[in-house]
Amino acid sequence: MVALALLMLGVAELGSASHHVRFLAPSGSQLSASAAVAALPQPYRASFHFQPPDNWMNDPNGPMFYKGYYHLFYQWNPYAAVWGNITWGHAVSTDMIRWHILDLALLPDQWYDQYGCWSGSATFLNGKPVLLYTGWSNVSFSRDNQVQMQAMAIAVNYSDPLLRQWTKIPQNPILTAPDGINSTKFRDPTTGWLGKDDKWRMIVGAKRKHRGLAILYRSSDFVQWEKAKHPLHSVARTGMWECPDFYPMLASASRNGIDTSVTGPHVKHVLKVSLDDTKHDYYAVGTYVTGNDSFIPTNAKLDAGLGLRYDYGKYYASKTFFDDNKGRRILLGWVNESSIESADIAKNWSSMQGFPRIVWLDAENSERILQWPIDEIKSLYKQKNTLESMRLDIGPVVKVKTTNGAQLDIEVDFALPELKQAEKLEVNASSAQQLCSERASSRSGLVGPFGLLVLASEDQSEQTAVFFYIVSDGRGSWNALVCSDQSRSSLSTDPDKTAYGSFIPVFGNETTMSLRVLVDHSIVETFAQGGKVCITSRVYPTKAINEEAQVYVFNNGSVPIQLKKLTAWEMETVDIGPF
Ligand code: DQQ
Repeated sequence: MVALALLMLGVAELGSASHHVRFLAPSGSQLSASAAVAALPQPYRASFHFQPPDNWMNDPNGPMFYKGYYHLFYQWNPYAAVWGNITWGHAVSTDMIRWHILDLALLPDQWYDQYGCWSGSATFLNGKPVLLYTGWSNVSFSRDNQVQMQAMAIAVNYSDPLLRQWTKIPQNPILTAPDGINSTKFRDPTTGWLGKDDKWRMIVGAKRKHRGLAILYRSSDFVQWEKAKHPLHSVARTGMWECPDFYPMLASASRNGIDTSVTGPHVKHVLKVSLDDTKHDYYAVGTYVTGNDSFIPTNAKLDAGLGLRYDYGKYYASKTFFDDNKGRRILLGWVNESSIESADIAKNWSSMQGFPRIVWLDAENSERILQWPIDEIKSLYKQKNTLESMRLDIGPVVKVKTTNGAQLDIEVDFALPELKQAEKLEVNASSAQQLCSERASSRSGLVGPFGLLVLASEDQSEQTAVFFYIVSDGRGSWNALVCSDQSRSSLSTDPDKTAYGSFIPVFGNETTMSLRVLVDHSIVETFAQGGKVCITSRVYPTKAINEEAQVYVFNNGSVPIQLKKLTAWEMETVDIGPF
């Protein structure tokens, strides 16, 4: 605690030192929808997902709650709709939905971050947040050929709830790549956690040969860091680990979140890694052995990078934070475009953040987490459209009446169908995606495909199908393929139209198969079976845009499906502008 107190004194001193970041003068284009964006027809911009006013965005950085405001930092290129010139954009909100854009928090202006201020995290030191991030320095600007280095920034004025100005500490860089690690593969410091010995820990993503590594560091003052002898964890053949995240969850499977430093027998830990090779976020649930600072996955087959993914569509470089305002853990993730680069340049923006999700341990299966959109979404609900109980026979689709089918929060429950006739088919993690494209919504099956067509044109020549297809392993067990099929999402041939998918075991005593789907113009976020499997798709309809977008329920299987209830809430449009 003495060390901490000294550090906070240090933070205060640093905060008043004349070491200020050179902020770009805020221009209209940086604070509100730029003239260039506003001048174009924009059928694909989101109405309730976070997007900066224009240009390129990628990873969410250091989300946190401070003095009444949620803060979201994000990797942002102020100059173009493609990756480059990476700064930390900064937005604040009281509900994680109605965001306001502030001046840039960090921008490249030091030798160690001359080429970009890359991803990092926020940590509270005695109630005051500090930022750790990766500085990227082209070799010609760097010292000792160091390319990626870890650096720290502190707020200039902690009494400002908006934390509008940040300053980089003079001790930077606080970490350079250790021996044996290529300095181009050393990045993305996590939120720190405090051990019982009063020392901080944090991990940095790296790789050695093809082994992904979470290199562990310890510090008494958060500025001077010492590398631990062993990484917190590593997994062979998973490649570079970007944006690691390490956090505790209540083993009781309560929805309540806990602070990142909490340890003990009542807690399980999650290690998430973003695999640079495949651009997917994998996580493993396990035990944090505090004695030697190591992580042991509960199931070695589901180790980090090998087993479960947060999302089986487009979702990367995600990060959680403990929201002590509401006592929950929140997950944010970067949702890239599926369009071609020239289309991004033409529309003058690229990417959005996934809708904030709360995450907690699954009571039925403690190797898995559940994810669900934050409840604040309800503040956007306008008109409610429903379908009451009905039997769906193979063939005709049923229309859900909507005013604007391009911005909806849909929840639908189907009764668990008769499983006896299910197709006999082995499903595993590597075959699910392929099977989703082979058992596409348009083909007839046995138990399914059944589900929703969203962002569909009246003639259904454009449609994004979100559906279940239930299969049997022939030994008395069943699985539901969960698919988000983009193959018919647009008449344009340019975008990537992969059919994404995963699967969920189905038990004969279950009564309901449920889907929750957030539809927002060009993003379709699916939460199946209460958040056991999530799939995010990006789609670019040419006809099914705005009020022309329709929603249908369908069953293309020979076994009848009972729809129990469907609710489709029409959503307000959020105006993301300057504070
Ligand atoms: N994006 C950042 C890196 C990180 C990558 C650069 C992940 O720090 O490894 O923009 O998307």
